[in-house]
Amino acid sequence: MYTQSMSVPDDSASRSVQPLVSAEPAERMARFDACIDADGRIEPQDWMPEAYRKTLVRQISQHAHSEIVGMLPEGNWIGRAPSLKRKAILIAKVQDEGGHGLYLYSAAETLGTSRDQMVQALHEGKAKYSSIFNYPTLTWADVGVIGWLVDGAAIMNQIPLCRCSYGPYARAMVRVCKEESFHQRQGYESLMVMMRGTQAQRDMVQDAVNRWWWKCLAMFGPPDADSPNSVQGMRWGIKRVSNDELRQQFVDATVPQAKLLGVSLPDPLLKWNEARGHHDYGPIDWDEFWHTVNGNGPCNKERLATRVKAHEDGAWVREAALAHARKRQQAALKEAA
Ligand code: BYC
Repeated sequence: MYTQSMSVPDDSASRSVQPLVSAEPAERMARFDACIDADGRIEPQDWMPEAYRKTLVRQISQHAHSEIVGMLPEGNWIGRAPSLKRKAILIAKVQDEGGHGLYLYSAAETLGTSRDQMVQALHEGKAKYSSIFNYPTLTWADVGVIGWLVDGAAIMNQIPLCRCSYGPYARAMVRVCKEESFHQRQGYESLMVMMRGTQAQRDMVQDAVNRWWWKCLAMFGPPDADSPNSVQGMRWGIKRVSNDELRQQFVDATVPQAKLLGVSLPDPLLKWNEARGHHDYGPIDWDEFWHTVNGNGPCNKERLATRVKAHEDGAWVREAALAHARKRQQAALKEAA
């Protein structure tokens, strides 16, 4: 299984910052470049180029949106969990995802964009969130498979982010990864139990694996050659490992887990390649991925509508919290006077 000790290549030389065409004062730029080259951390009070700030707000806010939209496919199953134990675990997991969204919105706010602005962009369909959450959860086995494969893919992507050059994002990711690790294990364990059950349960698990496998591979993002943000993101130490490398690590880690579980992965071209020391796998349907990313997947409209409704239904909570904060502030001022 995944742990935070997974080794991450650290080739600082390949990340040395390319000179940006910029009107920024050369001295501050040089200090920023030197910090990145030395694998240091940039903190909110430090000067940073606008393009670095913008990239971080884009990535961190998309990540935050993914966490809170990611609550929905599994949340659908809280009322239908097959036992009290499974229900308690699922509630805790979904709640954790909400917490991850909050850490991440807070990290993005340190860059000068408010949570309200980010949430508004999501609700207006202007912000992205992970493609993976636009597919339906048809059976209880989907909940286990999301834990095993979706959280497994997420951990693979997020462990390197614990060493991201932007301090608040890196620190948020340390806690997120610890919790994701528990999510992955609970998913795998619940599938193990189903695989020891009836033939109908085993079929249900296999069907869920068949539906989610390719979506999980696509989740790592487009191939490196078609990833417009990768080169600069890697040079800035925001991304540490490329989309394709992470995808390959995920395939290599998952194949033995599938074997242990007793399920097959739906790819006739999947096989160990001795020369590469990795598994080869078949082609990913990128047209389907972009169709979904661009808002036309099976559940995009439903997910967004549910989020907007939840936000509107929660307006009274925000108003009450603000009124309470104002009251406390007034009381504190009165006491100080
Ligand atoms: N879905 O140049 P690229 C979770 C976009 S939540 C949608 O490679 P970059 C969980 C990409 O944004 C896990 N869009 O971009 C929660 C870019 O568009 P823009 C979420 C995608 O940023 C609940 C364009 O494609 N994890 O684990 O260098 C329950 C070109 O891509 C996707 C994170 O957010 C996608 N899958 O790399 C269970 C991790 N992939 O922005 C689990 C943080 C790519 O230029 N984010 N795009 O319009 C990252 O690591 C990176 O942003 C990505 C993309 C690897 C996702």
